[in-house]
Amino acid sequence: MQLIGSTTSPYVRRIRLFMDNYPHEFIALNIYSPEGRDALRKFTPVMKVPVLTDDDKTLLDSRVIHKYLANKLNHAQMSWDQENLLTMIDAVNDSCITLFMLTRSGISTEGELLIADLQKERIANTINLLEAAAANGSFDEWHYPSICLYCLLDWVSFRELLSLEETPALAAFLQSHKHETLIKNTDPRL
Ligand SMILES: N[C@@H](CCC(=O)N[C@@H](CS)C(=O)NCC(=O)O)C(=O)O
Repeated sequence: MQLIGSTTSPYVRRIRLFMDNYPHEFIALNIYSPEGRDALRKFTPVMKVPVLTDDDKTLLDSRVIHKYLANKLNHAQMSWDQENLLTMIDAVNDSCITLFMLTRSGISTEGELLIADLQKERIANTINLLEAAAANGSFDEWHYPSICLYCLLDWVSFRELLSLEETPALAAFLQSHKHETLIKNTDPRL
């Protein structure tokens, strides 16, 4: 089994954490370098990570990869509430990536800019619901939505995209898992 990804992607990190120590080869690419793009093109036409290969199968998108692995490792299915939490986590993650990529492309996300405003609105709405869910104990167990939340929060703090000052339950959640070995080994700052 091969996991193709990058060391900084929060979508790749969630799969690395979910796989725990399940035997696999991790292929880390710099997906924005010419060499990285050439390598990535061999695995996926959509040019996004993560990608998982297992024998003759290639799985694209972290949600599909998670479903495949959960089935293979006999994990229980997520509840519908957990599926919705995951959709919210992904929404914040995708919007933060869009803002990050706009900035990296030299486009200011301050001032009036429709695409940036839409992302900011989605983030503001969703982060408050995630805060309420964290305060209500939805992330007390270390299940897949918790893993995904951790990867999102650590990535936005690494990229300095969001402050968690106004979301104390999310800040406490991030803090409480910081020192675990697999978390430390997959730190995007390494
Ligand atoms: N929905 C996808 C999102 C994956 C994603 O956005 N990956 C980013 C890295 S964090 C990527 O590969 N971006 C490359 C691009 O957008 O060209 C998933 O869950 O796997």
